[in-house]
Amino acid sequence: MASDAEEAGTLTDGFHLIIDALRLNDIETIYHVPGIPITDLGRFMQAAGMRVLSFRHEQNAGYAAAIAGYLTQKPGICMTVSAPGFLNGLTALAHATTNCFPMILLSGSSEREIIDLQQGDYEEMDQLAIAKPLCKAAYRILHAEDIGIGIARAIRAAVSGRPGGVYLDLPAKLLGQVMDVDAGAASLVKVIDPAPRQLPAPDAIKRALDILKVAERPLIILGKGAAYAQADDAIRALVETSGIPYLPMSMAKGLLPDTHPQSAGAARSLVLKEADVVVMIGARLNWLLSHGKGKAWGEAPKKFIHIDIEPKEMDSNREIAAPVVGDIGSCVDALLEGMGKNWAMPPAEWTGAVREKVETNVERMAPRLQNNNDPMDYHGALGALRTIIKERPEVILVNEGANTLDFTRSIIDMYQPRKRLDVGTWGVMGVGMGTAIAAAVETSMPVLAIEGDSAFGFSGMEIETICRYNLPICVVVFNNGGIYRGTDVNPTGGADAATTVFVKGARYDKMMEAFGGTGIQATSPDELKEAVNAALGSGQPTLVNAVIDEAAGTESGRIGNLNPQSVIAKK
Ligand code: ADP
Ligand code: TPW
Ligand code: MG
Repeated sequence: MASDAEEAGTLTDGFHLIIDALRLNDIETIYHVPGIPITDLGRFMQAAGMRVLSFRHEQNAGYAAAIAGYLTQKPGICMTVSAPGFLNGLTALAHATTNCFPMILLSGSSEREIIDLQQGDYEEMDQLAIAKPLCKAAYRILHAEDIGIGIARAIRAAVSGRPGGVYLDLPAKLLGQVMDVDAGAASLVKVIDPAPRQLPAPDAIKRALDILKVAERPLIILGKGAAYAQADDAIRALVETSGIPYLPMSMAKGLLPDTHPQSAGAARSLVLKEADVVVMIGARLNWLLSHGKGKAWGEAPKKFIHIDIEPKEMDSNREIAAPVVGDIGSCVDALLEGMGKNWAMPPAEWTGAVREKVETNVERMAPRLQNNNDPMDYHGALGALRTIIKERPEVILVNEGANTLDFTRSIIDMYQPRKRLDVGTWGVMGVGMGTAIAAAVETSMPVLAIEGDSAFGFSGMEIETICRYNLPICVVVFNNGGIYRGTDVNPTGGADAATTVFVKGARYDKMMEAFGGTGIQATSPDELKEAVNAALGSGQPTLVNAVIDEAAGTESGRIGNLNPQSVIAKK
């Protein structure tokens, strides 16, 4: 499909310069919702052979772009219409930034002259100003000849250093601007080495190793930055050469298989409390790690070695005894080199105690995972799904909810890197379907999305998108009829349902059938297993309505302590 300018032969235009600039930088996939002024841009992109996936809501397209960035180390691209579409995409842009995922939100916008005089243009909004505080960088391109540079800047800002979200404002007028085709081609920029390696300083490595050498109870914590870095072999070598027990954060599960003998996943409380030296690799000491202090971290004095590409992350919550600033691959390589061949294993007393705790906890959990209760509880249902992931370790697991999230994270072992995608740093509900779609699109792997019924509701309409593109996604809705539980009642006894409960006996599986996918209801772990195995085997879009005992969950999953208690309600 050619625009008027292209047909003229010697001219190109903003539409095609954007396309050419993206493709020059190997960006071929766009997560999108069409409309003024970018409808034709989407069409031209598809006509040019790019993969343009149209969503039902920009937030989901945005979450797809964010996770595409995480999976590929290239910025995931979300493209939206002005004002409302832009705002819908903005949550995902902020989410990408918070999670250190590279993403670019390309948004059409209305005319600068009218916006700045606030004269009421169609979908008028000063988008650049609004995006700025919510992303890593925000740029606007006003002239066609700047498209090459503008896109290059956006790409480099998204992926270099600590990755994050970038906003790129595309005023409607830009798209139709024309320029000479040769001058246009010459104006494009191929970004060389967009995320340059950042080598750690040798003295920083020495400082870290000096501390580690004398540790009696060392611990490694792997975060999703470590998974993002794709330094899988080096990280495995570091863990194994050092002999140190490691704890994977949620999305770092599978970087080494959860069944690895050094995994301390099932002894989390013990290792956090007792460790004397903690090596953080691509993880932040934020709320997910209780800020590195308080009861969870016990009384024992600790020293922290922190590997991160962002120098400002050091000392964010606690003193860091050995900051190691650089990209994870380079830092881990340097540590390994410094350790040499004769690195002494940590005291067996420590590694033995951790191992013993892991084994006891795993054994204690085992019988609960085998229950065949009908309706199911979380353990029974997840026991079945756990076996499926063990048998199909290549499957990408997407996960959101409260109990559904916490139990899945602790029960389902992961075996390969970057196979567990979830709510991330914000614990945001709504990432599910966008994440599942991008995971399938970017990797061509089958996807299993384990969703709380509330969580699913935030992006549920995208099952039409899943069916439309015929993606190999199996969605399992853990249907307990509500948020945390389905048993709450309206305290006034009035007719309105309690704030946390949904329609009883809802059939989410019927939604999938509406779009031509397979919908199945499962009330026992055996039925669930059969349905999910069939779905993953066929690669067909499937939704399993998994009926969970509405009384089985707990408030806020396992982070209920973050809810303030009302003094008045307690009286
Ligand atoms: P988790 O939630 O799993 O604990 P976080 O999102 O809190 O992980 O932390 C990820 C960290 O990884 C961020 O501080 C980020 O700067 C860092 N990071 C991301 N990519 C790299 C990389 N290639 N090299 C070094 N650090 C990285
Ligand atoms: C964007 C608050 C946290 S968890 C949750 C909500 C609404 C839903 C939990 O119910 P679900 O899981 O999914 O049915 P389960 O198994 O416990 O019943 N809005 C956003 N993000 C968050 N985190 C919330 C609200 C919340
Ligand atoms: Mg629920």
